Amino acid sequence: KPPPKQIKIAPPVTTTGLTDVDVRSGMQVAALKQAVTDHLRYSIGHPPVATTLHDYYYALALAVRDRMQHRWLNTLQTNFDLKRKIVCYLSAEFLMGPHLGNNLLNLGIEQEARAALAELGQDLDIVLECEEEPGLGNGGLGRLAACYLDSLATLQRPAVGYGIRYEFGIFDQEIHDGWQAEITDKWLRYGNPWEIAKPEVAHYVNWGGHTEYYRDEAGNDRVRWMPYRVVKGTAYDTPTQGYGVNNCNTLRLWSAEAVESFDFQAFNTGDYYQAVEDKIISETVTKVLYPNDEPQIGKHLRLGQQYFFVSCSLQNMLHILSLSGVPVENFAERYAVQLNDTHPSIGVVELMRLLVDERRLDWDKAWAITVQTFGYTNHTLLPEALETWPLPMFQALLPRHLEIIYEINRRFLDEVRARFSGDEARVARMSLIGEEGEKCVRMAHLAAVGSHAINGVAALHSDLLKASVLKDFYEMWPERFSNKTNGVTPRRFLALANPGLRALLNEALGEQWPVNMEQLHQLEAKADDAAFRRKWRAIKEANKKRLADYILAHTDIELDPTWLFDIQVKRIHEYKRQHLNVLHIVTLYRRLKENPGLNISPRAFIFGGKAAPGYFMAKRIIKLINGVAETINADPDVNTRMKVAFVPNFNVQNAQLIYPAADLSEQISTAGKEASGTGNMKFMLNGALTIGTLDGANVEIREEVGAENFFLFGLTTEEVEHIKREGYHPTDCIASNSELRTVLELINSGYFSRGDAEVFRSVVNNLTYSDPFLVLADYAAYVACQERVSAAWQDKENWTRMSILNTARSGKFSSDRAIREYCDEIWNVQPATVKL
Ligand code: AZC
Repeated sequence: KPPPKQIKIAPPVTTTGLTDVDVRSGMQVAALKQAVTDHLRYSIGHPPVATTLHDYYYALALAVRDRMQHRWLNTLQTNFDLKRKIVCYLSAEFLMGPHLGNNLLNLGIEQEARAALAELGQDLDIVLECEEEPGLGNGGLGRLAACYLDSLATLQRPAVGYGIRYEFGIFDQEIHDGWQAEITDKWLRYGNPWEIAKPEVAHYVNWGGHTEYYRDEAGNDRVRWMPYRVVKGTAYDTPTQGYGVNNCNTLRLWSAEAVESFDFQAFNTGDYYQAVEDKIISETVTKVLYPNDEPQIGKHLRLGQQYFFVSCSLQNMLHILSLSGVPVENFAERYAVQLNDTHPSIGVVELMRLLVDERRLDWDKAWAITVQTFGYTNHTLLPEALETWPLPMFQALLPRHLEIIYEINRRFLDEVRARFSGDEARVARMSLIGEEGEKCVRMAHLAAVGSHAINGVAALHSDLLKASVLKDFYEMWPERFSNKTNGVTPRRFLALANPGLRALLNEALGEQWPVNMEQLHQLEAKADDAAFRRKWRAIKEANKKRLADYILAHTDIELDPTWLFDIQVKRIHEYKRQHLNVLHIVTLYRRLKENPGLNISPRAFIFGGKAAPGYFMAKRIIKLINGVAETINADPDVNTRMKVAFVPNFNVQNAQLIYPAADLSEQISTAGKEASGTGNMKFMLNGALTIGTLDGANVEIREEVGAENFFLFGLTTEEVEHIKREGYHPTDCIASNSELRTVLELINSGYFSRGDAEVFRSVVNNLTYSDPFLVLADYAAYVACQERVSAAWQDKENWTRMSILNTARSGKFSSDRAIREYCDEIWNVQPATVKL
């Protein structure tokens, strides 16, 4: 395997000195100040008396966008001139997080912006808080897409992220009486300074109707799709600036509108309401993000969203290709299209339709192009998350696509039969059409058949993929499979989120580490330096103070920054086992009540995360955390040594305060269930130690940091499978562990719910009689491991040492490493240097 390609690193962008180019493009304080003033006057237009803080945010955002614009246009021109292959990352979600701070960082002009605002009497930190983040994603999958865009631009790879411009993103979470309440995310309410509407970039997308066969001029049989409805997609572009380079790529999100906002025909015939209704139906397509992360939701509209954005994106690629004068036969040489999970996998069929029906390529040629073009990343093994669409629904929305799927399937199953003759069971298992129960289209199979590369997102996950859900496909095409362990961007999640640590790293290593995370290894030597450790601790404590202030402001819970901050933030899901964490908290609480002299390390247990609005058990778990918090925080017998807080509305913005403040990272999913995790990496980067199972990327985190610097507990994947095979009886765990029994009884008694013994019955019963994620089976090991954590915390110097080693050895988990692997091994996309 060749060594990873060396990237060209632009002249170091320091926050103190500007380059010539910077001066020419107005990066100095005076130029920025003038730009902000001009935007306040000419773009926003409020008289001084009515100028708000938000106006300053907006004006600065526009000034920063102007400075990216130059780079963005040069990037587009360079890519066009060099005729380089482009990565098209298709994703139903991009969880970008607030743009302003990140763009200032990537442009290297934070200091200048701060000074410019100061001269205008404003504080940059306060102005930054005005930004309403675009929550166009649920969790890990959407945030991964955003990290990958950051790395693609930073590594100078031509790339476009294609997705959906949801009018309402992920709901805002409020906590009312301990319960989650969902508030509509009106993120576009006050405008969006980062996007550039491109009404002239529009494509038309068909729905429903039927197909007709006809013979073309050359005598070939062809198919025409006669749709029931046509929806128009228009592009909204958000420039994504690389760090320390001029490259600025595009996030292109599609918004749906009616073809004619007014149907004149209907209007003239007097059917005014029909005309307006059509407009409303068309615009529904991109109204709202479905707030489910793992389980798939079999809704007509969701399939409509997927097809809509994929069709717009592929039509857009074909259009740009023909503008460049490149023949359609060369599509796969110019585009590498990655499917972020199966959500965009209808793209396989849509590209076939566009090539065969519209561009009149013959089937075999079109199929070769399609397979060469697509790569498929799988993000989950959970059976309930694997997408399938009932045939009648699919047929009603995409009649032509169903015909194409049947043809792909016919040819594919012939191949299977040729390879494994007589094995009809295999043929049935691999078919694109599921026939057990209600007939359906299997989207993971479609993605696998239509892609030349298939990958999982952590070593363990990729192995399990080959051994379970895609086993037959692995046996058919082993060469298509690889692993691409996830990564996260150290720019947002270290440099931006943790300015204290950034300064220390700059001092110790110079300023190149954000683009060369392997340099962090040099910190290992410093782990034994007591003075360095003191600095390290001071930074962590300041970060904890910052988070404590935030939590106090948002929950009224006061936390002591000298305590151990034990944090679990992620979507609420039974497989992630927030309730296992709660069982430990209640155990500790009881121990303290029974034995007031017990020597424990004082701890703040911090949670955050949203539950899918329809997920009954997840919503109860939130209520349970808040109930336990209320009781414990109010109990003077224990609240000088333990407290519990649930941070409402976990999102990218507050994540940037949370990760840097963690001492302990909770990564406690049932082994085999978490595909990778990326929160685990963000904690590690910021010097948290992990308590975790051998699941997802935890395995590799432990490998990198060393077993002695990781708190491991719990059943392995094989053990989990073994227990499940043998028949798991959670009641046995309770019978053999009186402490566990007491803990469950206490929760069941109404002790944490003001005497209401009903609220948590379903949670306790579920654990007692079913426990699908083996919470009780791992309980004893988890509690014992937490005792080791507690003991380790007492040795401050050694804890700090381990913390430093965690950061020092986190380089592998940079999204730059991941993106280099995708570029070299799947996409074959080279860097293109952009000059100004
Ligand atoms: C998540 C996986 O659960 C998580 O383990 C992984 O780190 C992340 O993708 C990125 O690969 N999956 C999802 O978020 N899935 C959906 C549908 O949201």
